[in-house]
Amino acid sequence: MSSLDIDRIKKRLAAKRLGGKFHYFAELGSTNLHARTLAEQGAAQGEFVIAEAQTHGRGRLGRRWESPPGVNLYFSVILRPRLMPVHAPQITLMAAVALAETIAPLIRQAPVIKWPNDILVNDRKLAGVLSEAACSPERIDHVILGIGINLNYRAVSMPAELRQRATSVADLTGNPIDRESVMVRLIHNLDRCYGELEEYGFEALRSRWDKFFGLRGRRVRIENHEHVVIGRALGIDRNGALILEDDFGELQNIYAGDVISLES
Ligand code: BT5
Repeated sequence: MSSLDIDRIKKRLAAKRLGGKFHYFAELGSTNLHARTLAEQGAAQGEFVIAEAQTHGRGRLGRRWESPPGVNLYFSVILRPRLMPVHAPQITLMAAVALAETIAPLIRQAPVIKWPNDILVNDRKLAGVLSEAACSPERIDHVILGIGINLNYRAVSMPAELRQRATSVADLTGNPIDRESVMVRLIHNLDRCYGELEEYGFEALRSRWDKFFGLRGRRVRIENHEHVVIGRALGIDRNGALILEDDFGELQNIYAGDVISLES
């Protein structure tokens, strides 16, 4: 597998907001952590941190993101959105739309968004989003938007516990895929979706998000710290909260949590 050529990626970019600068590493602990340090030192919106491998790739809630060298994409982009802090979770939803729109043309199957941050194909995880915001009470200072997407990661090289739960573009199509082309498309799609979010709010992305939403009508269990809610997922509201009809027929708007589907 050849390494990513950042100059070649830059030459193909026509993004308005994102991609002003790239920090490229053969290996990092976590691109999100490195990007956070850069953001705290004043790095500008749109700067990317990319690594060929991560030794401590991070999922949410302290979970691990498997990040073997040279086969996938692992990157973080620094955003300084003009959004209210309560709307910071919309960055994750925006990224899920950009990811689904990037992946859809690459495979025959339809990618599905599992609220809030997973992209699944055939019920297996192909990509994940970890966005981490630093806010003061009235404004967002920065958001580190981290994305991991499995491209040429074959099931045979996955750890046993992932093999039944994860997939990659190459596993789905049977062919290796050019990582640089996917990176360029993904940056363009993120740039466009982020622009729409900033300018018009989540409402501008909601119908596209809805199109990829995979849990509609399903009975789900949502875990959020020690809180558990069970009900039927109906969709998302205009702000991006998951609308759940609980067993008493009450509608609840859920802003964060882990969703487990109780039926397929
Ligand atoms: C996520 O967490 O899905 C967020 C993943 C974000 C990773 C990117 S890579 C670049 C940037 N820098 C970082 O350090 N992180 C971000 P969560 O929803 O908590 O899912 C984590 C779970 O996904 C794990 O517990 C595994 O079950 C599964 N998993 C781990 N590695 C995977 C992989 N490569 N492909 C598919 N599933 C994976």
